[in-house]
Amino acid sequence: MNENMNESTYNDNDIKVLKGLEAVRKRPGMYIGSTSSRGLHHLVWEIVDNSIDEALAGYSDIIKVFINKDNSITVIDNGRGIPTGIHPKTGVSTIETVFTVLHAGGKFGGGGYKVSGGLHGVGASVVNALSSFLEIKVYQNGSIYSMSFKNGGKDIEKLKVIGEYEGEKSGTEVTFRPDPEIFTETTEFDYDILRTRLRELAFLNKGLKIILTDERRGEDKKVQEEFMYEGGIKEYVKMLNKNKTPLTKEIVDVEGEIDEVIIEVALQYNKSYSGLIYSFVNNINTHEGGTHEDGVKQALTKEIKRYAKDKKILKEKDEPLIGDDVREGLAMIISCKHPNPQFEGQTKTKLGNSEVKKIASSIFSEGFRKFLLENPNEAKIIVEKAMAASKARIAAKKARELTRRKGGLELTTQWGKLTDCSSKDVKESELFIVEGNSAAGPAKQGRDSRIQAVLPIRGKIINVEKSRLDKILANEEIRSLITAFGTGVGEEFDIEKLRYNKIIIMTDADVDGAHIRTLLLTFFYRYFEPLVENGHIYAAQPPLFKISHGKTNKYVLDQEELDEYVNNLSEKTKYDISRMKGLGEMDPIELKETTMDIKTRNLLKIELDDAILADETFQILMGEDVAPRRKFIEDNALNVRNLDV
Ligand code: 1YM
Repeated sequence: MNENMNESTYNDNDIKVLKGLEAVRKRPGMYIGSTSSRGLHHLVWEIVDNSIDEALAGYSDIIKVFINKDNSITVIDNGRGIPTGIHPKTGVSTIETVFTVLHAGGKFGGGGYKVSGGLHGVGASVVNALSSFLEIKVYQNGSIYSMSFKNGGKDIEKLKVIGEYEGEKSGTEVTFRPDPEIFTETTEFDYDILRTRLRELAFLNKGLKIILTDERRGEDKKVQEEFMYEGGIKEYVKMLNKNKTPLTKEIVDVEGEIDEVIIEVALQYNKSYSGLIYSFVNNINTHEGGTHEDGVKQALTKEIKRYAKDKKILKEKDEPLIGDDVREGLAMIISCKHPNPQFEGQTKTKLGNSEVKKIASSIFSEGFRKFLLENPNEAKIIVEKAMAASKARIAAKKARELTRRKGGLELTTQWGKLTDCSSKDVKESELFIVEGNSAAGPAKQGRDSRIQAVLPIRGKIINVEKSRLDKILANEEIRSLITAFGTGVGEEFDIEKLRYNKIIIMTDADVDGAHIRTLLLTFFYRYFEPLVENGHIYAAQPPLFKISHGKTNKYVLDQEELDEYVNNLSEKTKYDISRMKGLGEMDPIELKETTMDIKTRNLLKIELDDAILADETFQILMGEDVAPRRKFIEDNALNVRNLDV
């Protein structure tokens, strides 16, 4: 305990500060979204953001992140170091101010491209409020300064000089341990989550070196990776296409600045039939797009159409190209740096600044037009890809019309294999997609027929990664799925027409089941992304083991639960363990109780918050390249239950 903190030294400012930090502890979700694993990792982003801001301002080029043995985190940069002097407004050191006053982070320095969107940039003080311990070291002008906090900022060890050093360097080092009283679910950091985002930050900030070290497994087994990309987002695109077959050799790379708004775009086409656009504003992923993305997309369509017409590849009689056509097989990164971004949308990840559309469009148009003219071979390949996509789109439309007339895609009396529920209330309705007919029987008997519908599908459905929509629609399982959803697909997709609030994939708890689930998820991800994003997709979790003793049957999800249950049985109890082989083996009552009944089941919501990671996984599992797939399956063989990206 710190002796400076007895009551007589509290002043009005201290009380205000404590109230602020206390507010964060009372409602952590308001500041970091949640106190789940996601919120936990958010703490790291808050601190790293300050280092990134320093790098964007041009003062630093190395950021080191350590996951320490005790699951605390250390972030170090080689910037100017947080100012150590007294802050005129608060009367205490600027460092203390930054770590105790809410929202102090971004407000001090003027100008620059500070990270300030959505949940980001709420500041170091929030991290302090939610940490049981936090220490700051600043290296400045030959002196090492240090101050620390305990108990969510309540106990302060004031700023002091703890040593001297030789040389020119300066920088900031922050170590914090998340408070287990706040993060009750988990305080364990996930290496892959940190890795993915830090690598992304390195791509987005060319030349910046980020080093991640995991110290948790001891000195000789420690894991360390370094991310540094001289090519920036160009190298990001290269990675996105790593498991695909690129169509063009060159990666288009366009950069420009108008009115302090910087736009950078990198793109390359591949042979696949889906497009991928990731856009960012000040390093924040704008999942919902916005004006920067709109501008670039518009320019892409315009320039390809113009080129195709000018070179007479596209004739007057041909159907005009639309946006979807020019985005087939496109891998594109858009990065916008804006001094004053306005974020909109449900998750505050949509850029709203209206002036950016024109800026983005004009910068990209100019650069891309130049690329097409200077690379006629590449240009021809791109135009031909778009024209093939256009033809397929028109064929798919015809296929849809045809199936519609046959009653395949819209509701008629002919239901295919769907056993529907009686409720017409979408909010309570659920659709179980069940693998195989042997499981369909128990599922139909075990369901609550009022609100639960069952759709059996045969084993392995078509791999949608390798086909276009017109071909996919020829597949019976796919058609019955789309019919059941009610939303339509492709240009017709309308989420308002969704017939079930929850779509639940129910497959066996084995590798085959996981494979089918991945096929279905690929399909949903490609063609029904809004369903995933809006939380309509779930995976049922059938039990893996049954423990029988006396007249009791207990079902458990995995080995861990099994061990726990068995350990808690009294020593005299005789018990039997059986491994559940498949859904088809369970009787309807068992299936109902363990997997389907709203009151007792354990559903897994499929989240797509990291679409990039998801796409990579799908790519590896579905793509043409066998080696990465084998490696992925080997790496994850023991972990099939967590395959739901
Ligand atoms: C490991 C975390 O926080 N680095 C960092 C933070 C700051 C500065 C440099 C900095 C900013 C400015 C001037 C400015 C911050 N300073 C402030 C504040 N790394 C980490 N590196 N001098 C140094 O923005 O003008 C907030 S963050 F407000 F004190 F200036």
